[in-house]
Amino acid sequence: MVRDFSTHFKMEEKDVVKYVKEIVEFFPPEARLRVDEIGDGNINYVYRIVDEESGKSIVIKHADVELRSNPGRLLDLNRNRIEAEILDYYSKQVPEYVPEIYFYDQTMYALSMEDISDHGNLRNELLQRKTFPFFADHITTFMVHTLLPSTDLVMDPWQKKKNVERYINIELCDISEKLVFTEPYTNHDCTNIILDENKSFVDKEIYEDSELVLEAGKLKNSFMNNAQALIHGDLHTGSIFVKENSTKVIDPEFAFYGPMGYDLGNVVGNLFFPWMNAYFTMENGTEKDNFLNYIENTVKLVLSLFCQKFRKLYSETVSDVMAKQAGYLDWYLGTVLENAAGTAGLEIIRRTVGDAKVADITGIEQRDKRIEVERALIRLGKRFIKERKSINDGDDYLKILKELIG
Ligand code: SR1
Ligand code: MG
Repeated sequence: MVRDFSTHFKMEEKDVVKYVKEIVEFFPPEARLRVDEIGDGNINYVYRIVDEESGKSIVIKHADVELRSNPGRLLDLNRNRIEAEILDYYSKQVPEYVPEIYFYDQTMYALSMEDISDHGNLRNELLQRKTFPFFADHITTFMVHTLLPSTDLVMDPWQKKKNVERYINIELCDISEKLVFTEPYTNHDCTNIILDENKSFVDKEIYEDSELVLEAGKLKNSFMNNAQALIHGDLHTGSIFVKENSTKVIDPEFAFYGPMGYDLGNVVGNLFFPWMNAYFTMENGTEKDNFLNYIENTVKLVLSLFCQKFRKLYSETVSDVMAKQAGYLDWYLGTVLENAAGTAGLEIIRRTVGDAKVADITGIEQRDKRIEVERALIRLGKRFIKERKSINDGDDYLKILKELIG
């Protein structure tokens, strides 16, 4: 069947070749192109197309009505529109931290963008024990300059409310509400995946810990009802690409107006996965010490630079008269930090017991080590959730870590 891209269908590689020539007009008709499907997420298809003769390349992120990891489960295509608009917002706020968007096609639900394959996926890079000295600086600029300007402390409250409506993201929020905030604590829909050896540990430490379940429920309420800022909504290390002196954020399809601590907490929480992986699987010695120190220092820097940049931008841009009252900034930032600590704990627990796992855990081949890592992560996540009110800086996170391990 000849397809002309006038109605949506799920493109295969041969369609993508035709698409980038005829619709995106990125390559001439005679170009001989190589296509690779490079997506490793659960939801969409990502194609990298290269003209080996000219060296030109492009990436197409394409959404289908069916979930990639679970064909048969339908998911609103509108997520691709939200992603395109959020990347456009990011490109205005922090152009150096996102891939350039070339073209958005709301018929094919395809986003054409800069090929950033000279960068590596941060999760994979950290698992290879590589370190990125500028990452904390970059990611905190990214967060502060995308989050704070989207609040009604800075922007016109009427426009902000229109944005809240525009970025309602029902189906993707529903995924997070279940996978992050509900399933790990109840196994309500029986989606948790737990090693047999850890089942009774999870029963006791999670499902039967009524205080923990209550606190996770409070954080869920905040996620669902605190339309504070336009958040990325899935800012884990798999959504961040890095090279030595450059950081790029991708995949904002979970974006909506939610609590900004959710983004900060995802960044911080995900740093504890490579820490645990290294702590339990690396041979003792300088290489291990250096790597653990790098992660610990990055946790501290992310927290301190976030606060420093937040305070500066707040004093320069906040226009709401009530928010200028002495004490307001301290109170406001305090609530963000509390929410971030809770989110870090939730992320750590859900990636350990839930069904959207991370390679930092699943890649541990020695079963006894994986069992230990999972237990350590659950203990850590619980403390971040329960003690979130008193976790204000990197040292507070690391103090808890060191009380539990080492
Ligand atoms: C069905 S989606 C599973 C997970 O992948 C995404 O990146 C989000 O983190 C989501 O929770
Ligand atoms: Mg993603």
